[in-house]
Amino acid sequence: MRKEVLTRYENSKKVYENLGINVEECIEILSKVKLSVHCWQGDDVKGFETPDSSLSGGISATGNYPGRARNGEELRMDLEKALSLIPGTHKVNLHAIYAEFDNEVPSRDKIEPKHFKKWVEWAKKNNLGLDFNPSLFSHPNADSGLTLSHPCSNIREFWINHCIASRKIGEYFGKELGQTCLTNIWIPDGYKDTPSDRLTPRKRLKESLDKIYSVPTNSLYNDDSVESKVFGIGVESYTVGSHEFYLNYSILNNKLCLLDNGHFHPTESVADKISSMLLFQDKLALHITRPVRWDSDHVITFNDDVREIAKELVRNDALNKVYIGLDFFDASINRIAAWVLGSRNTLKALLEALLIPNELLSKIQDEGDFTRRLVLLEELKTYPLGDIWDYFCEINQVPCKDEWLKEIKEYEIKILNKRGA
Ligand code: RNT
Ligand code: ZN
Repeated sequence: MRKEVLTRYENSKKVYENLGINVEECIEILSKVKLSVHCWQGDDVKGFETPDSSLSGGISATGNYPGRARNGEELRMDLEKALSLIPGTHKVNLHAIYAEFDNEVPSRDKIEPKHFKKWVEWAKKNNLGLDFNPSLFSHPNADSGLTLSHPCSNIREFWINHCIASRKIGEYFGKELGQTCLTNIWIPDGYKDTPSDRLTPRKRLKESLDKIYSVPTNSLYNDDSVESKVFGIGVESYTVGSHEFYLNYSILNNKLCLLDNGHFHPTESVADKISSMLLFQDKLALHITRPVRWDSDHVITFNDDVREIAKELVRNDALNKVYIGLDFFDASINRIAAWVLGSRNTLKALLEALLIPNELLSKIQDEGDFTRRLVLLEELKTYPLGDIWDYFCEINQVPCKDEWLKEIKEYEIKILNKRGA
């Protein structure tokens, strides 16, 4: 522990203690938080199926920063570098397109746990959990823009089987790693123009999901979630799997509802939804991201949206009820730096939320003292969070402040710049 960091911590700790905050307890709580760090930031959501696969489904990774990971070895190596600079012990979130095959690539409805053996071995070695996602995009059977809601039953069947196979893989992850895997279904289905029938595709989606979930998985090992969306590129007018659709589906079928904060209208607050969701459901899943004008999946910054989500998770005592997934893919900057920055910002927002006198603020609100509520919330914004954060980094043996970027720059020169396109 550097003396300078410790001195700043001790002084700042007193500032929070004056508000009745137990700083050590906050640090302990934060140490137990597991983020689900998405693997797809490392390779622009390309996966390993074909070397020239292009991303479809109304999502897009823009930029051509050198050093994209091109195979499992590179991606795992990059993830290890990123994770070594993020305080805490976390999970890694995989997509079906990151399966690894010996010879021939089986079709997506035929993927099996054995195709993820290398990931599991790696996770064990690095003390990581794994989460999973079927990939219902970047595939000829998704070219029409429809998957589980497709009018053709053969195509639906293909994707249903892919999702069932994926849930088995999730179950395998949970069993092997001793921590429940979240298997999340997101589909791109929708229409560019105003539909002439909104109901039938949703009926088909509901039937497809019912078939997928009719196959049981052990809830100790696998949790299931469904992710809604408002629109995508090329799918501007109608999304089959809307929030209302999945909110109702998840409640009635005992699944988790996944909220991605890029998947709502720009002034809609995901933070505001959390308390309502958790009054009626035991668990919740999140994709934290940064939409800029659309669901652009920019790297998470320490912005108001993320800070408010963090506050709601802490205030509602929800840290044990939530899967905190990250979901961004920026190809215009160093991809490892993107992971580290987005993850550290999420943790930092949680630390800020933990260091708020929530009971006091709740009491002030009930007393109707809105002046004091506003003043205290505003003053808290410039409390010395950075000193507590630096101490947290130091006890977790990761660099403080922007010192971590040096390491990434070295890695870029030594490793990333030597990779081809
Ligand atoms: C797309 C969804 C989805 C994907 C990933 C790759 O809008 O957010 O979660 O980003 O599954
Ligand atoms: Zn998402």
